[in-house]
Amino acid sequence: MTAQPARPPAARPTAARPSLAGPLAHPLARRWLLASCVPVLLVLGMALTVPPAPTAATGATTAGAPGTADMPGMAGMAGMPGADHPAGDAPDLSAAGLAAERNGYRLDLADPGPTAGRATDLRFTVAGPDGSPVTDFAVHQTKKLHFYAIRSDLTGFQHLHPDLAEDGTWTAALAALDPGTWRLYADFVPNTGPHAAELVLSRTVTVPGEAAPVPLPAPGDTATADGYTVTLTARPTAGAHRLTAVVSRDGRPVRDLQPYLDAYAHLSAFHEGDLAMAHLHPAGTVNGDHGGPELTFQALFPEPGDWRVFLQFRTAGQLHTAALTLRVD
Ligand SMILES: [Cu+2]
Repeated sequence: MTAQPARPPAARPTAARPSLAGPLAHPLARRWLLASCVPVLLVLGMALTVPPAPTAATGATTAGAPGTADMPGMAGMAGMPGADHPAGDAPDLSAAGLAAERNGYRLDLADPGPTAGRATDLRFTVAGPDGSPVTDFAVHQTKKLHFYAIRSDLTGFQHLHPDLAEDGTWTAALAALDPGTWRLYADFVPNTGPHAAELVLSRTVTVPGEAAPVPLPAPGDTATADGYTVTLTARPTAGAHRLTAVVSRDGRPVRDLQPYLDAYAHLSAFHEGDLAMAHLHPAGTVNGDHGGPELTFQALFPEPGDWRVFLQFRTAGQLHTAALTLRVD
């Protein structure tokens, strides 16, 4: 099981990492950019109806209160490829991680679904163009596959690194999920050569039980986690931009960030309503346990709106997750 490793990864030489100054020079990033620039459908009456709360964004990553299951229609989208949309100005949902199938690859969940209140070893496969499970994945950001779970109200974020069996079966050690509709994303690169594209496939699962949407915290530029404060220094617009964050603690700049997934921080973001995903690529190089206070990312938000942003970073061997709501114009 490789859920959020508690130990720091070995520091690694960084000379071979793709340059941050030119993140789009990396073939994967370039392809991802091309694929993601298409505006994403503002989904069909499925937008969450919860109003923003007037509270500051903090690092809350668990869902909570009882109520009714949200967004029941979303489950029907699980296997819907973006190609099903009419041509022309049709947005490509699959480019934002909202399709279960893309470019001949398909995410298949082996289990009936997680049960509320209990950790689950979720098994899944990625079927390749020949229909059989893919067993050969390229390493990106130090892992062969990055797995995310988020509830439809953008709570309950989990970022895992599942284990791969020889037959192509992945096992993700999901922590207990609160009742509700969840979207599960697999982010990977099939190891098919130098031009292989990064893919994000997802499916939804419904965790039975009483659930109520948690209102999305109001947009802001500051998040806290474990005594650390993360401040975003710019408000982005949709498209590709550089995003900068500053980490401080007790008002002082933090300079002892440790490498995590070959970077000093890992950002992921999910769009309110349709749960489009923006996987954000860290910029800069890693050199020992001296990261911070400033962190830069190449951000690509495929559409405007409110995004729940999860910034993960490591100090003293401990992983911290700060979350905030980011308004993207
Ligand atoms: Cu990951």
